[in-house]
Amino acid sequence: MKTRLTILLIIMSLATYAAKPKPSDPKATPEAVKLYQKMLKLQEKGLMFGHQDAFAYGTSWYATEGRSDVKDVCGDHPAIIGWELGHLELGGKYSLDSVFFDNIRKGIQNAHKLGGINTISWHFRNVLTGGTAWDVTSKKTVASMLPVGEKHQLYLQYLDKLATFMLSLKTEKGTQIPILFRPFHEHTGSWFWWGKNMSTVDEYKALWRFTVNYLRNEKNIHHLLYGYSTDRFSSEEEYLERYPGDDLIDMVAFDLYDRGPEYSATLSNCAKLVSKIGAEKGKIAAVSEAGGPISKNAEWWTKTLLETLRPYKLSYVLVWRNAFNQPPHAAFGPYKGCPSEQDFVKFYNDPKTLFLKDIR
Ligand code: BMA
Repeated sequence: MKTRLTILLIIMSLATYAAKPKPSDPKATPEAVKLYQKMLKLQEKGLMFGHQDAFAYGTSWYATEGRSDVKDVCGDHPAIIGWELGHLELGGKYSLDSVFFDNIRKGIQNAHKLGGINTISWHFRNVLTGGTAWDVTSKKTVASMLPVGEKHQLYLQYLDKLATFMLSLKTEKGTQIPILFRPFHEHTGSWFWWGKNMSTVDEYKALWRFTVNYLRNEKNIHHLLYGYSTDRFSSEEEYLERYPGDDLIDMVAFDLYDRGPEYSATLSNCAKLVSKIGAEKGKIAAVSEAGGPISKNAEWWTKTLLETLRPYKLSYVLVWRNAFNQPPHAAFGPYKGCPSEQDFVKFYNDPKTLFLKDIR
């Protein structure tokens, strides 16, 4: 009797396990699986708030543990913490935004320990020309990085550095910290060397496939969830034109900055489409980057961002960095004394938005 009961319980828990959504990597670590399921579940509950480099620096401080501009304003940290790895490929000690890679690692460990979710972007150098991520002088960069291309070996060196860093992201117990990795973003625009006009659809997709397979199969990296983030788009077809495949991607997302009066309408349309695509594919859907004129529009958080996104089921919206020691208009997140400070507190208090304390 007891044995039968045990068998029944095992079957039931296996059935529950099998029924839960799984990330695209069949070998995903238990922590990556857990993060994926947690994000999908939270997506039903509310919209997480994210901020780029939240723990690294703010408008008026740099590398101060426990601080974030967001916390200064509303008393809680963002739920999603963004990090940037540009220049890691060059082998230096700090990123293109002057953050030490050791501090990025520590910040990621800290965010994870606090119950937050870490996402990483990578504005890496143009592998063919040696220029920046914004060097769009050649249409051959992507092709040159593929296995038969002239810069393939150099790209492998870049990926090896990336892999070493990703593998160094561990908890005190030595478990890999799950990360939402979002390379080759905003590719529906053409301001990065991986942008639309710089490669063919097939080359772009092949770059994704090669990269993910290399990290998974050659580097044995299984703690990453992969995000596909376009810039603005107007239809499902346009969104999915360069989508590399359900077996590689865990999150469908887009980046969109407020640069004029048409913002709400465009944001609404992109949010609607991406949440539909996410629901159909059973994947996370998000606004992976946003930002608005928060130093001029004192109600941007509630009237523009929140009211536009409220109708949709999206995992998160992440606003870009508050560059240290720059003029106020350069900050995309709130900070103590900014004109939209009170409005951000309203945004924080709205039941739709989720911050760190809400997701632990
Ligand atoms: C851009 C700007 C740059 C920065 C880059 C990578 O949008 O914020 O200053 O170097 O992102 O983080």
